[in-house]
Parts: sequence; C-alpha cells; structure tokens
Amino acid sequence: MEQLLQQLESWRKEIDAYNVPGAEGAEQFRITYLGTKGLVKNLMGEMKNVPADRKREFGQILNEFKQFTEAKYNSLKEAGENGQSAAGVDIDLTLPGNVIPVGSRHPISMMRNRIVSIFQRLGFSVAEGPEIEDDWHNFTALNLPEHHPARDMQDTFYISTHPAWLLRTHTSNIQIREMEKGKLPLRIICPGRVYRNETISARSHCFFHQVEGLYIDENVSFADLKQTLYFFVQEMYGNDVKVRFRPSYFPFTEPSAEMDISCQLCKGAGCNVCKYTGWLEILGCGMVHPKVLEHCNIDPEKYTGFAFGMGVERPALLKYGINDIRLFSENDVRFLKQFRGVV
Ligand code: 2U9
Repeated sequence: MEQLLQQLESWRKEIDAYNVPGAEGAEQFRITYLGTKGLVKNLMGEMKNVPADRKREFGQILNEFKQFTEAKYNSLKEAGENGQSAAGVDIDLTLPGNVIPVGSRHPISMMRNRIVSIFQRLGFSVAEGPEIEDDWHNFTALNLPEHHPARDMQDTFYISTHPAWLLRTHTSNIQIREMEKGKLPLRIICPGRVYRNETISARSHCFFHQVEGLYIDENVSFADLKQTLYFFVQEMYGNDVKVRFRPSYFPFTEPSAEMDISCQLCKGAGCNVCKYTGWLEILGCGMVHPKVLEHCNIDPEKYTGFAFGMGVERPALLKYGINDIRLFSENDVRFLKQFRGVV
C-alpha cells in the first residue's frame, strides 16, 4: 500500500509534466491514462488487493487522482482545439521562422579568392602544402643555404621537440614540392598562411598570408612574366592602372624585380598612403634561379620559369579601408560582420 502511494506520486509528476501539443497529444494522453486499458482503470482494479480497513482511504486518494488526471486531459484537449501548446503558448503558424544568423567570408579569404581566380583564368591551378616544413623545402632548396644572410630576414618559429621542423616563412615550399614531383610544364598558384618571428604591431604580424605563383616550361621568358602580371593588375585594379618594375634581389630568382602600381587612392598624384611617391609596391618576382631548378632535378638548359609572390593583408587593408592588421586575427564579430554581403 505504501509503495502504491509512492508510485501514485511519481505518476502525478509525470502527468503534470505531460506537454505533447495539439489534439493528437491530448488523445494520446487519454489513451495512456484514462482509456479502458489506461492507468486509472488499472489502479481501480487494485482496490481488491487493498486491506479492508484502508479501502475507504485508498478509494478517496484514487478518486482525487482520477479527477486530477481528467482535469489535465480537459486542459490539453481545450489547448489542442484552440491551436495552443499544452504549455499555454499561442502558436501562429503564419509567422516567419526564426532567422538563423549566417556568417560572412573573412576579408583575407575574399582578397585571396580574388587574386587566385584571376590566375585560374590564365590556366594556373591551385596547389597547397604543409605549414610545418623542413629546412630543405623552406630554405635550402630555394638557394638559401644555412648561414645565408637572407635567412635573417625570414626568422621563424622552431619546434623544440622536433628541431628539424619549422613554420614556413613563405608558400614557396609548395612550389618546391610540386617541382620535385617531376611533372612539367608546371603552372601553379599557391595561397597560404606563412610565419615570421616579428614583433606584432598595426603593420606587421607573426603570421600573414601570401599568394605565390610559378610557371615552368620551355622558353618561358621575362616578357611572359611582365605580361602575366600586367594582366593580373588590370583585372584587379582596372585598365587605367600603371605599372613599373624595379630591379631587386631574391636568392631564389635571377634576375629579380619588384612591381609597383600607380597609387589607387591618389591616382599617382601623391598621398600619405603611397608616401607621396604616387606608387604602391604590390609584389616581388623574377626568373627562377637555375640552382633552384637543379635542386628539383629540372634541367635549367631545357626549362626556364618565372615566379612571383605577394602578401594578401596589404591589398585587403587598402581595399576595405582597414587601418590595423591585427583586426584580421582577433575574431571580433563587430569587425567581421561588416563584411556581410561583400565579395
Ligand atoms: C620558387 C622559386 C621562386 C617567389 C617570389 C617574391 C619574389 C616576393 C614577397 C612579396 C611580399 C613575400 O609576402 S611578401 O612579403 N615575395 O617578393 N616571391 S619571387 O619566388 C619563388 C618561389 C618558388 C620555387
């Protein structure tokens, strides 16, 4: 008898919590608790097992339980008929659904995609490679042997448990790996994240993004390099853009150059963005050094190639009017949501 009373209490809680909405929910409730094979009928059948001196007490408890169950059924039924949930909340099926917030592309991804898609239209395919690299693919194969002074400008991060590994300082490791595969001609565009051991400020960070390109075939010339990059900047900045090439030095290209475009803000007149020169430096380039070809078992007497590299952050800062490179990696939604709907 005591056990039965305890059981009744837990059914009471179950009934109270019942919340299946609509007319179907009410009907399901009726079958489970009030139907001919339902709980209340079963309990009534238990009366015969109750000792004679407690029949009256148990009868009263059961009656009260039945009334409680019937009252719950009536409220469920009424709510079902009025289109309400059992919790009593109105459901208006004509209301629009909840808006699911969607994100937006990151400005770095947008700028990378713009750069990459122009080269894809020229027949370049996208190649990717590891961010954790070995010395050979990041430095030595690129004509930057140990103790070469140019390594100083590309100080990076090393992994103390794996001294042979480092974080790549450019995406050129991808080109080396592609050349090592031995399939020529090769026309690839290599986007990715790179690392440098530098003090973080509004203008520089210890990681940033690059897009590098490589074209190797018989008879590839510096004229091909100039025309390809001129096409790129015209697509990127418009047909009225002016370009100039200045001689430069990189260990992995010979000859090497830096390419400037006429400042897009002052149209060449001079402003604080171009430091009153009228020109903006946008990329470095050159003919692949014969030693680099040899390191990848490519005959420099038969094949030549050009390569170029550009950062993604700087053109993104200029295009979207951003003044601090750190905003790109802080993941502040107030910054990121401003790029909704931008391409
Ligand atoms: C191979 C051979 C040559 C890629 C090149 C540059 C010049 C260059 C900078 C631009 C801005 C890096 O992000 S940045 O700081 N890059 O100036 N990169 S030539 O030359 C290669 C690459 C791979 C096998």
